Amino acid sequence: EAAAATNVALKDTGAPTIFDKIVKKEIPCTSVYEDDKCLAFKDISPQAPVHIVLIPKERDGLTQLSKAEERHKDILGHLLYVAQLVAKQQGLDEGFRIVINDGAQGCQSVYHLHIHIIGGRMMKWPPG
Ligand code: DGP
Repeated sequence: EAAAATNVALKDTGAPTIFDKIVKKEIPCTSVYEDDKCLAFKDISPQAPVHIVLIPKERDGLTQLSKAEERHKDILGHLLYVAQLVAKQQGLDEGFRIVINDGAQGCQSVYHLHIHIIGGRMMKWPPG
């Protein structure tokens, strides 16, 4: 019930997610980059001074990275390219981290593929 209330899932149900609503502008976000294929916006729960979420506008079955199929190669490449554009735009000249959480053990909570772009402080390794 708590998960439903916050629109997070511990596994992929295929149900629409909060990111669909963001793409449709049914709920607001602070957008930092947009093109015809993808959208980047500030994470609601930032883990660093800069924390951006980059998503494909169309999920097209890409609920999580491990569901990728041959047809997704173009959008996956595009997202990775845009991730570094956004990092530059955000002034992350000293470095940054990109993260894709996959599945329950990866701590994925929203089942619409997304890339976290995190920076503005020294990162730790190994990640938690
Ligand atoms: P993950 O745990 O990898 O599935 O990351 C999902 C991220 O999405 C998490 O860091 C919080 C963020 N998030 C969830 N709901 C919203 C929302 O409604 N607005 C914004 N801006 N970010 C959200």
